[in-house]
Amino acid sequence: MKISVLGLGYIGLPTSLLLADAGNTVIGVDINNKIVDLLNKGQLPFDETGIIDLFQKAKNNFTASDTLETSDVYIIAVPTPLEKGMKLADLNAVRNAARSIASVIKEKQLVILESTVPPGTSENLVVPILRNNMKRSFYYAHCPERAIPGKTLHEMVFNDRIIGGIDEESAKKTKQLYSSFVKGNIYTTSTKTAEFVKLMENTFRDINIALANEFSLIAEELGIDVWEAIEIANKHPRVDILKPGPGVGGHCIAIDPLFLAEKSSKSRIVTLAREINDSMPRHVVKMVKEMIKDIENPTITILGLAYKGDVDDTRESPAFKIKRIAEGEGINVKIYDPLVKDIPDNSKTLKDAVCNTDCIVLVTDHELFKDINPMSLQIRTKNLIDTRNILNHSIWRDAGYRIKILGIG
Ligand code: SAJ
Repeated sequence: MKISVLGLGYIGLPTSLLLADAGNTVIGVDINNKIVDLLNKGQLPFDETGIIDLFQKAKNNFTASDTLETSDVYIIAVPTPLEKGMKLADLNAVRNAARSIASVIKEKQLVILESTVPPGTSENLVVPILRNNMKRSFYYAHCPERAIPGKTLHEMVFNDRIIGGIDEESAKKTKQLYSSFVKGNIYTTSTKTAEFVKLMENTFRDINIALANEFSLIAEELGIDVWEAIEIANKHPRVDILKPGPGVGGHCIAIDPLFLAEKSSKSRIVTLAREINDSMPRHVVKMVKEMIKDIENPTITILGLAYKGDVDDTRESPAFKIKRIAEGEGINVKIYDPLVKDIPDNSKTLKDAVCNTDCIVLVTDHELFKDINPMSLQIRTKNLIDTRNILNHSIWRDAGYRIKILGIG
């Protein structure tokens, strides 16, 4: 099989390499020449658990290119962000990918959309572009990616997959292809249902986190430790509350629920959960202001820029919202994340990051932050806000820090 994968990002590249490793000839196509050149030189554009080894194994069956050629299969794995300033899906990359496939596709070839899209996008946008006013027959399916950054390769192999075909034959062909590397179950359905299922999954998680965040705000008001309360509540066999925190980041959970909201006037809890999670950075800044209210011209240090622990991905990270809101309140902000590259102002060392600071604000739950020895820090004022409740607070207290933990009243 000759397979072209359009988009060599966090999903497209691992998918390409898994398909190449399974014996297919894979051409990864990307409009970004830097990524194409890097890959053809044998280098990876980002890190992900296990990807270096997989790249070595799959290299002989994989090439990167900036031009799409006729292939047996086309997989679209391009980003679907929000339109600037609007709570609507920006489908330009999907539209462009579909147009370029339409210019090379031949009878009986298969097109698969992996990108997350609002329900109806396959039927109303992608398939009509592929038909391109012609009566040509091709196969088409939506197979939404469901892997979590940090464990992408493992989840791509072992998670169950959903395949929404425009007809049974399309679903069957797509299932055959994915069976070459997927060890989980593969379920087939319609394209619109597959699109909906993917959004439901991320929305379920967003709402659960919003509930945890609302519980944390209530707990702060009532003088309760929400972390202890959630732990006890979760002992119930049918309760599984997620963790509160500084807000929801990443390219999925913070965005996908809005793809549901844009398509239906019936979504209420979906939109409210987004609002609650989006309000958390402001709440963190409120905690900061309370902590440093007696300090003139204060400076704070945000620990962690990645949207979640142990990844280098900063997309939609609450850290940047906290920074912007705090700066708007006249607070100087330093930032530090040793996992994240290419961010201007990211302090080189922890020592530089905390120098002349009046409050450390832990935003990302990186494992390596747990090893910080507070005794070794040269800081101006010993204040700590832990928005993830991951630090060993007794050693920070012993080192003379005033501490505030999100969710503890
Ligand atoms: N978060 C909390 N509390 C929690 C869990 C997460 O505040 O208890 C925050 C994280 O810190 C992060 C955000 O939520 O900022 C999202 O993190 P995540 O680990 O929940 O999810 P993602 O965005 O990395 O990956 C999700 C996954 N979806 C689900 O678990 C339903 C993944 O399976 C999807 O493939 C991915 O979105 C996607 O691409 O849609």
